[in-house]
Amino acid sequence: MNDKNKLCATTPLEDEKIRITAPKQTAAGPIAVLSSIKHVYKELSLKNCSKTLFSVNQMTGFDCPGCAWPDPDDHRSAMGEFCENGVKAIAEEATEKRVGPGFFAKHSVVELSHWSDFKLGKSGRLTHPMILYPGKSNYEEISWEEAFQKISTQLNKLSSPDEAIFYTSGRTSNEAAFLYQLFVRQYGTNNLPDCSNMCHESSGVALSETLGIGKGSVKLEDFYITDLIIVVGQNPGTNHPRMLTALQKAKQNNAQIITINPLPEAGLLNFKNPQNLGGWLGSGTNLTDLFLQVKVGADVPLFKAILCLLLEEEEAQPGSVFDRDFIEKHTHGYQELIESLRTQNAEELAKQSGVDFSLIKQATHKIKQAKRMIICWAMGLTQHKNAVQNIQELVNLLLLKGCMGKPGSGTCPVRGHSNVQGDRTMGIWEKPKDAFLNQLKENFDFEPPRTHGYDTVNAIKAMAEGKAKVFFAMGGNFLSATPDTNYTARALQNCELTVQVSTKLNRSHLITGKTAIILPCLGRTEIDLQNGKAQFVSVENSMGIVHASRGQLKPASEHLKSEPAIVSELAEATLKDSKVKWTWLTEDYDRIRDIIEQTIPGFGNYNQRVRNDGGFYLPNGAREGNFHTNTGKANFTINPIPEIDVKEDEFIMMTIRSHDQFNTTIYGLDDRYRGIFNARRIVLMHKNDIQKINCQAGDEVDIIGHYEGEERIAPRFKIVAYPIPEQCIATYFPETNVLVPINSYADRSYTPTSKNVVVKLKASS
Ligand SMILES: Nc1nc2c(c(=O)[nH]1)N[C@H]1C(S)=C(S)[C@@H](COP(=O)(O)OP(=O)(O)OC[C@H]3O[C@@H](n4cnc5c(=O)[nH]c(N)nc54)[C@H](O)[C@@H]3O)O[C@H]1N2
Ligand SMILES: Nc1nc2c(c(=O)[nH]1)N[C@H]1C(S)=C(S)[C@@H](COP(=O)(O)OP(=O)(O)OC[C@H]3O[C@@H](n4cnc5c(=O)[nH]c(N)nc54)[C@H](O)[C@@H]3O)O[C@H]1N2
Ligand SMILES: [Mo]
Repeated sequence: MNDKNKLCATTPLEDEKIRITAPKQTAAGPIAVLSSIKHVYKELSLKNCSKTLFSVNQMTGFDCPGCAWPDPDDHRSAMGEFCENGVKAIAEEATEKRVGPGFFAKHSVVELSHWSDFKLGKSGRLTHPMILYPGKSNYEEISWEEAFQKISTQLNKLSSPDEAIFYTSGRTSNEAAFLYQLFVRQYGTNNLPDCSNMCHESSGVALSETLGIGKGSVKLEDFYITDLIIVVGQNPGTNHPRMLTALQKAKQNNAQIITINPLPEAGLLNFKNPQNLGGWLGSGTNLTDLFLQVKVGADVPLFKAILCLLLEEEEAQPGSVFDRDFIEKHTHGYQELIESLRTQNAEELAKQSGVDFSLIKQATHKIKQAKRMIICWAMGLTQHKNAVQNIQELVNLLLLKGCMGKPGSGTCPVRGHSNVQGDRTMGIWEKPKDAFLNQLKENFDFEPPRTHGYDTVNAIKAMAEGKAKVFFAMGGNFLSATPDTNYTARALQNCELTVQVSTKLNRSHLITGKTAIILPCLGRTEIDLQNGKAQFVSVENSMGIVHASRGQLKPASEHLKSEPAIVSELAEATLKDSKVKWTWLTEDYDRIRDIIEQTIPGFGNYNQRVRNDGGFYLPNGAREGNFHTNTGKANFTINPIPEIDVKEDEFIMMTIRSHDQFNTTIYGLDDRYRGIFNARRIVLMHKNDIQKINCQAGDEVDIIGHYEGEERIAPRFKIVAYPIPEQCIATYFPETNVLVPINSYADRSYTPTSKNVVVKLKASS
C-alpha cells in the first residue's frame, strides 16, 4: 500500500501490536506521575530533568507549553505546577537528541515521509537552517543570511503580497506574534491564518456576537465559589489535566458538576491529585455528579430541551428560575427566544440528543437550583457545522439564569495551545478590526492592507488553486493539522516556496513547495540571549492573564534563533522602506513590549506589570457585565435544530486526541485512560454497531467518506468496542484528517468539522 519510492503525505501504515483493557474510571494519581517520569528519562539527563520540571509555571520559571490553563494566582505547588502531559510536552522540547545536517544527508525526504509521526518527532531537535532545492532528494545546510535572502527574494517577486500566506501556531509568544503581524502587514497582506481557525474560532465568533468579546469571562477563582459547572465537549483529564485540580477544589466547596460528552472520559469521573498526598494514597474525588451521554453533534437539541424544561418551570412559578432583572437590564432578544422555545417539544428534543429524558430532567433541576454557574467547553462543540450555534445555545442558558458578569459564573472556552489567545490579542488574525489597523498606521507610519485575508481553509484553497505561491509557517504542522490531508498536500506542493520555523521535525517539512526551508528556533524552555542579555517573553492564558515566561535550559544548538529575531531579520531583508527599527527592537524585548503597549488596549505599564508575580489581567467587558455588542446588550439567539443526515449504513465520526499526543506530536502509542495500548489506528464503536457491520472487536476496517460525491479513504483501523452512542464512532487525529473534507466547515467560523464527519465502514481486504 505504501509505495516507498513516493512521498507519503498521510500517516504511514504500521504493524501495531494492540492491547486493550477496560477504560479507566480514575485520572491522574501516582500512575500519571510515574508515566510522565518515564517520558522524561527517555529524553533528558538527570541534571536537566530536575531543572526543567521544578521551574514549570513557577512565578520565575517558564510557562508550560502544554496548554493554556491558568496557574493559581496564590499558592503554587513546590513540586512545580505541572501535570503528566505538561511534562511530556517539556520532555519533547528539552530532549537531548538532535536533527542536524548529518541526519538530513543520511535520510532523504521520501524516506522520512514513510516514518511515523511518532518516529519523526522522536528524532530530536532541529539544529541548523536547512534548504531543500527543487528536484533534490535531501535537505542541505544553508546559512541564516542566505535563507533570509532566498525568502525575501521570493516574496518580493510575487505579483501581489496576497500571494503569500503567513500561518501561526499557538506557541508563539506575544513579542514574536506582534512583530510577525507587523512585518506581514508592512509587507502588504492580511493573510494571517492560525491554528485558532481550526480550534476555538467558533467560540470567538459565537461569543463576540452574543457577549461582545471573543474570549471567556471567568477567572480561576470563580471555580472555587460556583454552585454548578457544566463541562461539555471537553476531555480535561488528557488535554487540560491541571483543570482537574480546579474542579476538585470546586467540589470541595460543594459545587456540582454536569458532564456532557459522547464518551465517559476518565478524567471527569474520578481524579487523584498527584500534587498532594491524598492523591497518592486516597481513593480520589468523584468529579461528575451527572453524566449526559449525548450523541455526537446533538448538543443543540440537548441544551434546547433543558431550556424548554426551565421555561415550563418559570412559567409555572414566575421568577423562580430566570433572572428577570438581569434579562431586563442587560439582554436583547428575550421574547423572541421564548416564543421559539414554545414551539419546541422537550421530549422530542431529548430523543434527538440521545440522552434519557429523566437525566435531562435531573440536569434541569440542578441548573434551576444553581445561583452561580460556569460552562466549560472545547473541541467537542467548536468543530461542527453548527459549532457557533452550539456555543450560542449555551450562552442562552447562562443569560436566562443571569450567570454572566458576576462572580462564580460565566463562559469558559478552554483554550488549546499555550499562547493561542495571546497571538490573537497581538493581531494574528486574517480579519483585523479597522481600529487596530488605524493604530498600526499611526504608530508605524505605513498604510496597512484593509482587505481581509485567508483563514486556514481558504489559505489551503488559495494554494491549491494557484492563487498563493509562498507559504510561511511560524510553528505548527500545517499539513497534518489541517483537513483533507491529500488535498492540502497538493496545495502545499503547488507553492514555489514553503518555509517552516520549527523546533521539531514533522510531516510539513517533507511535503513541501518546490523549494523548502526549515528555520530552527528556540523553544519555551530555553535561555534566549540577545546582545548578551537573557530575555523573557510573555503569554496570555485561557483566562486573559498576561505573564512572563523565562527559559532555563541551554539551547539545543548554537545555531538557533529566537522567533522575534527570525521575524526581525526577515523583515530587514524583505522590507524596503519600513520605519520600524527591527534589529534594535529585538536587542531588548522590553522595547517590543513598549510598542505593544502603544498599540493594543489593556497593556498599560506592560513592562512593569508583566514583571509582577503572576502577571496581570486584560480588560474583559463580559466579565464586568458590559456587553460591547451591536445592541449594546448581551444577545439571545435562536439556534435551529441541526439536521442530522446519516443513513442506515453511515456513521458520524469524531476525531479526538489520545492521551499520548499533543496535536500532531505523538509522545507515545498509549491512550491509558481509554484502555488502548500500543495503537493509534483504532476506531471506537458501540458493540451493536460492530455486530451490524458483521465484524468483531479487533477486526480491521477501512473508513470511507463520500462528501459531495467525492470518495476519501483511510485504510485499516482496528475496531475497539467502546461505550459510545450508536452510529457514532471515534478515531484519532491526525490519522483520519484525510477524511475531513476541505469544504465541510462550521458556518461563519470556517472551522473544519473535525468532530462531525459522515463515513461508512468496510472490512479491510
Ligand atoms: N496533552 C494534550 N493537551 C492538549 C492537546 C493535546 O493534543 N494533548 N491539545 C491542545 C489543544 S490545541 C486543544 S484545542 C485542546 C483540546 O482539548 P479537547 O477539546 O478536550 O480535545 P479533543 O480530544 O479534541 O476532545 C474533545 C472532547 O469532546 C468530545 N466530543 C466530541 N464530539 C462531541 C459532541 O458532538 N458533543 C459533545 N458534547 N462532546 C463531543 C470528545 O468525546 C472529547 O472528550 O487541548 C490542548 N491541550
Ligand atoms: N481532525 C482534527 N484535526 C485537528 C484537530 C482535531 O481535533 N481533529 N484539532 C485542531 C486544533 S484544535 C489545532 S490547535 C490544530 C493544531 O495545529 P498546529 O498548531 O499547526 O499543530 P501542532 O501539532 O500543535 O504543531 C506542532 C509543531 O510545532 C512546532 N513547534 C513546537 N513548539 C514550537 C515553538 O515554540 N516554536 C515554533 N516555531 N514551533 C514550535 C514543532 O515543530 C511541532 O512539530 O490542529 C487542528 N486539527
Ligand atoms: Mo487547539
